[in-house]
Amino acid sequence: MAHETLITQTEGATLLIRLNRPEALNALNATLMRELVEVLQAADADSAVRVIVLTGSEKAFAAGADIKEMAAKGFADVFFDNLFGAEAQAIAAIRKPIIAAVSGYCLGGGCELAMLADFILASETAKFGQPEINLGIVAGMGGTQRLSRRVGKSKSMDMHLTGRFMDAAEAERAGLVSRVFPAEALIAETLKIAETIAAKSMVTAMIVKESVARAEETSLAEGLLFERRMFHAAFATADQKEGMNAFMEKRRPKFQDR
Ligand code: DAK
Repeated sequence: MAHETLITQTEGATLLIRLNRPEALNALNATLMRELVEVLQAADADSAVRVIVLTGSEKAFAAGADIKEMAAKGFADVFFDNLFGAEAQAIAAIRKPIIAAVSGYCLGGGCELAMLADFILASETAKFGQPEINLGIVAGMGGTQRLSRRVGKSKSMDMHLTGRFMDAAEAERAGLVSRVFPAEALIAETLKIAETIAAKSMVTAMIVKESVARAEETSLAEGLLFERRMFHAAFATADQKEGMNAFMEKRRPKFQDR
């Protein structure tokens, strides 16, 4: 299906989604958010897709929510529309692994969107920031919560209060980003990582996603209990038997996603 603001491409079992509003540095407008949710939900329901990669252009992953679309709105407009609230919840509810591959600007809602993915890979040119304070607003799609959990209170406060940008090296040191690659290698390396994940048992990968995501949602005690119960539940799968038998028989596992 053709989209106005996205380009999608299938690479084996990976769906690559590219944000595509070059005229606005991929700023997130209502159309883009709607199309993104549609594509993600379709991918979640499509058994041929095992991993999703979300990326932008070399210049920008996304420079934030679309300021031109928001500028004239008042409190009642954004409150009644619940601006991007439903979309953010829908993205957070996607059950398959999502990798954000970030080059260039990754600001405001763009940074929040990247944090809605399961992990972030960055190119050396990536710049992360929550500069909403410069516009007289604050982050609204999870920035104050998720950035604080990822990089700690001190750096999160620094980013939100000064509006400064953080480069890829600092983002990796701080734990926002898992790995950094040269810009020209980012997509190829990301697709290799996606392929590695796609070769795992899908059921186990989805259990991992739910369990790790829990770390941000709950207290440590609740999270540990949830993780332990999911660990126990994994022993109900055929893939656990296959994975452990393959290890003991010194062969590669053949997972059935069951
Ligand atoms: N919105 C709309 N257009 C944007 C844009 C944005 N966020 N960012 C860039 N553009 C447009 C520029 O206006 C320009 O368009 P023309 O003037 O050519 O028509 C074009 O993209 C190229 O940008 P520049 O000419 O500015 O390019 P530079 O390389 O000089 O500068 C820049 C790049 C990224 C430093 C600069 O564009 C910039 O500062 N952009 C704004 C960054 C920003 O403030 N982002 C945060 C936006 S607020 C919520 C959910 C989400 C949010 C809030 C609530 N709820 C669920 C409640 C999120 C809020 C935000 O993200």
